[in-house]
Formats: sequence, structure tokens, C-alpha cells
Amino acid sequence: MVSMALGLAWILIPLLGTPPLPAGYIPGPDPGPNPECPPDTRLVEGDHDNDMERLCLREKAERCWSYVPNMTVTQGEQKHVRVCMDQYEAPNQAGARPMVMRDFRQSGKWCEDRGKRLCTEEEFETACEGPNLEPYFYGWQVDASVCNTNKPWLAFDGHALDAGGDKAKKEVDRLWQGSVSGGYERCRTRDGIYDLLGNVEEWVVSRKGRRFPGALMGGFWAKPWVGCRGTNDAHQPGFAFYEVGWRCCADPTARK
Ligand SMILES: [Ca+2]
Repeated sequence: MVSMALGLAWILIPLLGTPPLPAGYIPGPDPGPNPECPPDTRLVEGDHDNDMERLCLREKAERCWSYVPNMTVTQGEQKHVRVCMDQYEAPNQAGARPMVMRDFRQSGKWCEDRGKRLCTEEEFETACEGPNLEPYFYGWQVDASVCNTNKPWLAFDGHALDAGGDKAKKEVDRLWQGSVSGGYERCRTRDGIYDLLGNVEEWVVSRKGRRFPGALMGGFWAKPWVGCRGTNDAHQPGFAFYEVGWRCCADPTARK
């Protein structure tokens, strides 16, 4: 019986075409720095649509985990995005542990002290979706193996985090499940940007119409479903948290 089934498979496989290769995102090579950008950033460029609808294929716990490929309806204001984006979450160093526990203004100030600024929502989305407007920079469905997104959620002690000083630091260390920057080699966009999804959530400058000037994007190590358009706009600018970091952006120098 087994040999008959195997024989049938030999007939069917050529009829059905080559079996698909094992699924898995392999990023292209890092394109490297652009002459119009600081060397520790990468150029991101594309057209951004303010509103986007996709068709969900698979829903679990009221979250979409997979979308119909290449079915995207865009609407709303369109703008051209051209920005130099830090390759890594702040402090933007390969092998460093990303910084957390700074609020929106402190994060922005950190960038400004380095001649940069926080990235905007539109810049984050353009960097993540790429020219094919994918919901995840690696494709159309969640693959929790690409980035640091699949850690268990741990209950936190809000009083300890609010206490500041050593007490807060100890609680942050207890909760920490982040990776050092560049630790997930496949978690890299076509432009060479790491950890846009997962690891630490990132402060961005909000798009028009949000109630707060800053918002959080990309999810963190325990939110595998968050995609490129997963803005979390629930927090006031004074919010600082154990899994919230940021990355910096800069405007390219004028084209010669
Ligand atoms: Ca991130």
C-alpha cells in the first residue's frame, strides 16, 4: 500500500508542478550606505499611501496572521518618502542592547543630540512595506522565526517600573527578552534596516489626526502578529516602558 502511495506521488508531483521550496524569508544583501545619508543609516524611498485595506486570510484571537497576497487597496493622501533611517534600534550599534524606558520627548532629544530626529509613521511604513506594499517586510503572513517576536508575555510590576532608579532597572532586567541589534540576521529589510518588526517597540512621530504627537510601531518581542501598519496610538508622550525603544531618522542631503 505504501509503495503504491509513493508511486502515485511520483505521478502526481510532476502533474502538480515542483513542490514549493521550504518557506522562509532570506533577505537580500545589505545595500550599504548611501552618499546622501549618514553612514550608519540606510536610504529608504517610496510612495506612501495614508490609508490601506488588505484582505485577511487567517484570523486568530481577533488578529490577522495572513493576508491575500497582492490584494491591497490604497487610498487617502499619497506622499513620496525619502529618508535616511538608522539601521538598528537606538543606540544604533550592531551587538548593542537596545535602549528602553525613555518617553517620546526623551527619545526625540536623544536623536536630536546626534543631528537626527525620530522617524515618522509614514517613514516606518514605507521602510517596512516596500514597493509591493506587503503587510510584513518579509511577506504576506506572519513568520515568527524571522524577527524577535515570539517570546512569552510576562506580567510586569508597574510600581517597580514607576519607581525609577535601581528598582526599575531590576524589573526591566527581569522582563527583558530583547535581542542585541543584528542578533536576528534575517530580520532585515531590503534596505538593510534591522528589527523594524519585533524586538523593542519604537516611538515614531504620529501621522496627522492622531490624538498624541507620538505613537509606537513594530510591536515587540511578545507580539508576533504586528505588521508594518500596526500603529499603537494609545500612549501619552510621557509614557516610558520596559519594551519601548526608538530609532532615529535624518533627511538626506540634497541631490547633486
Ligand atoms: Ca523594533
